[in-house]
Amino acid sequence: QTAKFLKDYRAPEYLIERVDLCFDVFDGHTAVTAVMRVLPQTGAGAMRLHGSAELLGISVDGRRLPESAYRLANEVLTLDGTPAQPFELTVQTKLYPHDNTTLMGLYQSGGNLYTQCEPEGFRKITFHPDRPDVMSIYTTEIRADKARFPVLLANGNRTDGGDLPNGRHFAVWHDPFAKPSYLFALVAGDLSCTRDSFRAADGREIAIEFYTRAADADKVAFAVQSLKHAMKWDESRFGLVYDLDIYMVVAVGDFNMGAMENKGLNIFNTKYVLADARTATDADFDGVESVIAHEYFHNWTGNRVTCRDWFQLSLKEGLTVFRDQEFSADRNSRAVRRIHNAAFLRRHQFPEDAGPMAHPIRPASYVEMNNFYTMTVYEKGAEVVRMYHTLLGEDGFQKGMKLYFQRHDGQAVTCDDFRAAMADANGVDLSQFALWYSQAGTPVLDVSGSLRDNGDYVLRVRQTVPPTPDMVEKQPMMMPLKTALLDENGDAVRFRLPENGADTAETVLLLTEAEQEFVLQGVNRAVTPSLLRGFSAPVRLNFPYTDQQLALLLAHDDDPFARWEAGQTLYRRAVAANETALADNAPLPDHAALFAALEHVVRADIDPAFKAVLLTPPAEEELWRASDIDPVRLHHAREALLDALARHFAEDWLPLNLQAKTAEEALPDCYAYSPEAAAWRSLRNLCRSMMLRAAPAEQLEYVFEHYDEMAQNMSHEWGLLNAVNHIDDPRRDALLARFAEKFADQALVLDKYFALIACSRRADTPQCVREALSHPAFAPTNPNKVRALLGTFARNHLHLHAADGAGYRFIAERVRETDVLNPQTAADLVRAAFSLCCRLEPHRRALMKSELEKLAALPELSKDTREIVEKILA
Ligand code: HT7
Ligand code: ZN
Repeated sequence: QTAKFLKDYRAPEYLIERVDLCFDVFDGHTAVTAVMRVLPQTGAGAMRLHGSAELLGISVDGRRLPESAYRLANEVLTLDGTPAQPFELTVQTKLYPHDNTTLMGLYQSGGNLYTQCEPEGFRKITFHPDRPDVMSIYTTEIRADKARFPVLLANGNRTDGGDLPNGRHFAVWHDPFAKPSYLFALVAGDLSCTRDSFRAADGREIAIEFYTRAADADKVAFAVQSLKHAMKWDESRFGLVYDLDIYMVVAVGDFNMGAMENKGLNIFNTKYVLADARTATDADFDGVESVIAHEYFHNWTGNRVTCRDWFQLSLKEGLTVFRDQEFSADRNSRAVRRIHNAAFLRRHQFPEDAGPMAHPIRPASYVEMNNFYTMTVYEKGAEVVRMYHTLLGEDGFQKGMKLYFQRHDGQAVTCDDFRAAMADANGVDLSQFALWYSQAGTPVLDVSGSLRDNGDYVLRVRQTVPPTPDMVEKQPMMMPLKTALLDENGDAVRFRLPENGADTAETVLLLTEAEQEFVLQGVNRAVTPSLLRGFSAPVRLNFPYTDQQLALLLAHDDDPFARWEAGQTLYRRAVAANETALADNAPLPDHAALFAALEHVVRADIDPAFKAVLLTPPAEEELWRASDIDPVRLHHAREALLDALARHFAEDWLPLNLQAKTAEEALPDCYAYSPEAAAWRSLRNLCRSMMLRAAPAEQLEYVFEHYDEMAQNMSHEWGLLNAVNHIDDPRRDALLARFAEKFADQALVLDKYFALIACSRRADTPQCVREALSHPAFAPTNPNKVRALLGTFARNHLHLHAADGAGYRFIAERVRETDVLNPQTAADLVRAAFSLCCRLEPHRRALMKSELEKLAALPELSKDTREIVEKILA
């Protein structure tokens, strides 16, 4: 496999000023003509273009080239003897979108045509440099049968259209902004359009158009409103105004990821557009709002200023995730959002940073770029951007953004350009901060504290960045450590900072060295430090807290993250104690300290969503140790803790549930989505699952009898079904079957049905998942279905890690089948199921390795899947 390296980057030898595309859509194929105005750069060698489409012909300045004038090998077309002066290159290709199951390039879904070009899909359409630093003005003409394809869309503004002979018609779209090929998009089909508009800050009326299947048109209203909120927010918080006259969003059921920010023509997975209270949970609404916002924010951070090369992906993704997180924080409870962000990162990105796929947010090399749309690039990338914000403050950060756009609007740039804008706008030296872009691995902070005789409190911080497969020796990084102190009553203690004598209750300590000492003056009493407030850096932090100190923080810390984290540490200790007891065949501990600390939480008068997260222990993935993991034992240890928690507070769940129900029902339009209603429902669903654990037989009977009146919307249904899903009882099967029947015509709800089957702890789950493969609604070509059934099973650690290796064999078989259809989805499945290999205990490691070796031995394995398999095996 040939890797590409960041160090090998060279500026393009040929720029392309204009691309004029014509798509002629026919029944069995689509013919594409690309006319490109090429600008050779000084000293350019032979022109090399990427392409994998069927090539029909090439012309230079209108003269067709004989086959001897070019060579095509390994999907690279080399043209000899092209002019040294600007010239016009015409390329004709023929595409077969109905055969394209990769969902990259031009493909067919439900009879309509869609494109996906990021990162390297444009080369499946025509021959082109297909790299993000070649930016051009695009004009696109589409011709198709008018009855079958009444809607013809591409980027930019529609400039022409009309009828053609033989029942055909055409449309011409022109995008006045230069863009890289990955932002090109086209849609042709029979779609229903929902229209709205937005009055921009500069007074222009922007047309908004959402395209869906006609049957889904009643589910786009929330997404349209979300877009308008995002447009307004970007104007008020970032001063960024939309630039075209129209913004279009198209929803498609077959899609590899969440959505795509193509200029003026976003294409979305239906999952992130369609939502109504009957079919979507509160979490789904939330997902729609943030993904709609994310893609919209890309218009500036990604499209107007784009990436020089794919190694810089986090330049646009980390920054845009940070922006969408801030949008969601401004629209919802900031505290709970931050906790969700931190928990998500720890559950999904920390394991990536501790495994075979570890890479810095700017990878140094890749084989298949599709494999680098990772938790690290996106989520850790967003945390890196957030650290600029924490270090510079909102004003300083906004100054940096302003300078970034002033310097780079219309350009393809690097992460260093972003860092330079932040540093220069604020007159600070951020050169050490560059290490966040080149060093992988989650830094560990070992902190200790002591009170000196003179009343100063000293914090000692030791920073280590663990070795990763790509790099062993690491340097200390620059990062903010937000800190406060609590006294024995949990009240904030003020202190002085030695550098300027300022009196404060909170400070941001700047870490730059492997070992540092920070003196907080005038403390004069015993304190408990509140550290890493707001999750100020994406690190693991150890401090030798006593259980009492953690209970104090959990009860009183005024920083919601630090308060939550104290509880999480207590939970971690409790699960570890359970694990030891299970390993020793000893009785389980009683967790008295934890439960005593949680009494305050159960009774506290706080935001219900905050209460729900405080009452939730870390996910299994957050609890994995560095090596020798027995995922099944850990699963049982965590489940035993949840059972004990459910029993300990058995008297409390019902009143808490009733309080939440009453509060929810007092809200206007209470079963519709709103942040307030969602917060109450999250507490309700937690109570419901605890009640089911504490008294399964009685509760199952109750749910079974009253399901219809209890299930007023999808969040209720989801909460109820998740709670009963693990019970081995025919009534659970009946509830699931009724659910599938009720929503038989709703593809997105059937994904939930498949996920329920696959995440169950019931012994028959492996068998049920296998049977679900032949369910009429399951389609191996549909990534949503594969993710719902197989992706969920790959995260069901109880069953995936079955001691006889059956779970591994099952997933390996599915990977083989999926890989021939959609390599990207297959590679994701391998990553989800097998990344833990080298950290497993020896028996399971050997079983998993043997499945990976069998996959590696397949000569026909895709580049995508092979890269992941080989990295895990390395
Ligand atoms: N920029 C997009 C990333 C992307 C993608 C989207 C759909 C299908 C395949 C894709 N490959 C890469 C999504 C985003 O981050 O906004
Ligand atoms: Zn993005």
